[in-house]
Amino acid sequence: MKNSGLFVAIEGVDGSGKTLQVKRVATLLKQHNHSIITTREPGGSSFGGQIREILCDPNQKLDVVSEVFLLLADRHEHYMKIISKKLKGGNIVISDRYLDSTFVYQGYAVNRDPQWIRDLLDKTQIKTPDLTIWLYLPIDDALARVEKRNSEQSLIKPCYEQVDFLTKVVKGYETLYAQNNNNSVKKIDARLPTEEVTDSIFRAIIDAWAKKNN
Ligand code: ATM
Repeated sequence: MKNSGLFVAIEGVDGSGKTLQVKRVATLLKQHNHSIITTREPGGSSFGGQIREILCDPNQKLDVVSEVFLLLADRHEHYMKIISKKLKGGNIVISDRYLDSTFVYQGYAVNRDPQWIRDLLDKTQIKTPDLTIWLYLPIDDALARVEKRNSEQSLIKPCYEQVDFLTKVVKGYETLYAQNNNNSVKKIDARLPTEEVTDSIFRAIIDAWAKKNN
């Protein structure tokens, strides 16, 4: 019988090491003969690449509602045309950011209850991941790492005061995942050595895969 795929999202504040860990864990999974696809949001499809450019353009100064419509358009195309197809093919799909980023960045981080985003999602065919990896980083570490790599330009809204904004992002993830009651979110301390973080993500994915396919 063909395996059903596994959909994994990796979430965390800027500087938590998501992008590096997606690459590392994908390599490890391939070495263990898993079919694996990595992707990201915003910008996982060619259409999404254009949306990412708009979202990250500081001259646009978009309102948060416009941002969400663009992000959901990106996600809908991404899910329907890429993610769901790869899952049907039995692959493990790992997305660097997904739905929870919207709840945090366009919800909690701008002082809005993310319920308004959930209401919009009900009208779409966007599905939640089987497993979410939360790379947890306290605010002081996040600020130190962001400062070190001088990543202000990658922020969707560089006009946000960074300390205040990132603090709300960190707290937003904590609030969101405090409500997780079906164990679909695995919290991993991003301050641990890189190899240990990769190993924990790898084991969480293998466990979820085994649960889904056995
Ligand atoms: P990355 O740097 O992780 O690729 O993400 C780009 C920005 O997109 C990120 N930084 N900031 N600020 C978070 C933001 N983002 C949202 O605001 N909402 C979303 O739904 C997603 C997927 C990303």
